[in-house]
Amino acid sequence: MKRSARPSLALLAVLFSPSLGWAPAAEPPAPYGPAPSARQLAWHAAEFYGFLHFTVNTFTDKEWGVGNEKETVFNPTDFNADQIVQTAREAGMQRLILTCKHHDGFCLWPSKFTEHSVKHSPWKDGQGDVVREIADACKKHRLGFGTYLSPWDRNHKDYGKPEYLEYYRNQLRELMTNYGPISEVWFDGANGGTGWYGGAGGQRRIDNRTYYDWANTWKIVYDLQPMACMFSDAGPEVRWIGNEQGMAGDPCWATLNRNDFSPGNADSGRLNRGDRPGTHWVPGECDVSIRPGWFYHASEDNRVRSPHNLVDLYYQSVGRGAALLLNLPPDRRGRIHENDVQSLQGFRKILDATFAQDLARGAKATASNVRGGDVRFGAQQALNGKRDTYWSTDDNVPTPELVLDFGRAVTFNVVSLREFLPLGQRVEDWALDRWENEVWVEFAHGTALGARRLWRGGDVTTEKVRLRIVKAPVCPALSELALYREPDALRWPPPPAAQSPGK
Ligand code: FUL
Repeated sequence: MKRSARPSLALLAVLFSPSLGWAPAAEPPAPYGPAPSARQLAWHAAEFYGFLHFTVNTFTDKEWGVGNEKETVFNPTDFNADQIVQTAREAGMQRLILTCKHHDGFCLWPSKFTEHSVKHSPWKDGQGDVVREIADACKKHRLGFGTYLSPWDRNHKDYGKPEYLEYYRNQLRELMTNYGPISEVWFDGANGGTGWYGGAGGQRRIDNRTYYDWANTWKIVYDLQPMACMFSDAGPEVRWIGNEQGMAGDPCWATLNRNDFSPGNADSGRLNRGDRPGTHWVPGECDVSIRPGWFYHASEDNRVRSPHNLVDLYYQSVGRGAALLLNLPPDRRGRIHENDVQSLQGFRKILDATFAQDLARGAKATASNVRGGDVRFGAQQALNGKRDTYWSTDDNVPTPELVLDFGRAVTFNVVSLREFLPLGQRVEDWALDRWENEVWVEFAHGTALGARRLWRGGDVTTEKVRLRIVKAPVCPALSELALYREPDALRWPPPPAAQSPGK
């Protein structure tokens, strides 16, 4: 029998069925507002990383050195970069930022531009380089490496004069050139005051908006380190969160009108929450220490944050779309103290147990709208654990819903939501409902989503969950809706009463 050259309507319907992925391709949504650069996207992927405060202060038992400390006081007895970096890696940190120079001016590397450095320390007979050892250990353990180079220098004779800016930039160039790829450059906001200043002493005041000529100082990093993000009160890539308690605002928008600020000169409330709308993408970083001080003090050995306290910090920072920068101060041996290691292990155990299984995987997902009917933007794209796929809707559907049907009762107490960041921060209001006694009951509600929004509450037991995008100026692009259960045995304080049908 002669076969027809024209495909039947039924065949066409199958070929172009969205479920086979052969539907006419829909265009991705246009980005909305400021969106992250490549270096910022790499930074977002890190989420949790560490700070190392280590210098003469570790040996003088101070938080801020005056600048007249003798180089000989810096003398770790058992410096072990591998132990430090491995501790960080096992805690789940993705990067480490080292105080290469703190306010006291002592340099942990043998800088060509000063004698006030490890080269006059008895440690390794003046041949040591802490920056090199930490950078190399980071490379070995596959962690990013970042630098803290304090703009304020209480040792330098020229601090406050134009000559110091040249010195500062020379040092920045040294660090950006000699230690491989740098993932973050930290510009502290503490600027000017009393110091040793080459023996002159007294006060040095500077205008923190103009003295460092930031545009040209930042340019050194842009020219030399293509993937480094710069941190300060004004970004340009990453902003201070406005406190040192590790707490992002709620909401915490990734955007900021950063031209209003300069390092050391910003409104901490606005840094905490971000600006919406904002002119630039400048997400928040929550810096906080595992101990009361930034530097090691033996008197604080029993004041290390508990694993549960660290977990709470994680939810208040990473869980609000910011990053957690947790400080681990090496002790006088040059190691992370046993008490800190123990706390970090407890913290990791809780997070690993919580995020071991995504209960949304395998659920039947139905969206009220899928962009162009194209599976590439289908509901499943938010449930596959991949950050580079997303569920999206037609441009004229900014407030859709997504329903997960588990086909059985499921219990969770943590929800993770993420937007697809290359398209900007889009959602302005969202809600989650559980299915209870044949009706939807709201159990969570918020505004900003962004890089990540973690909701953590009492147990929710239900057969269905609904995500509602309540307000958005454009269609959403959601790359994650995941459900987890933090085990009761690991929760502190004990979990609140369960929210389950009939209660
Ligand atoms: C502050 C500094 O003054 C502290 O000593 C510490 O380095 C902290 C991370 O930043 O501004």
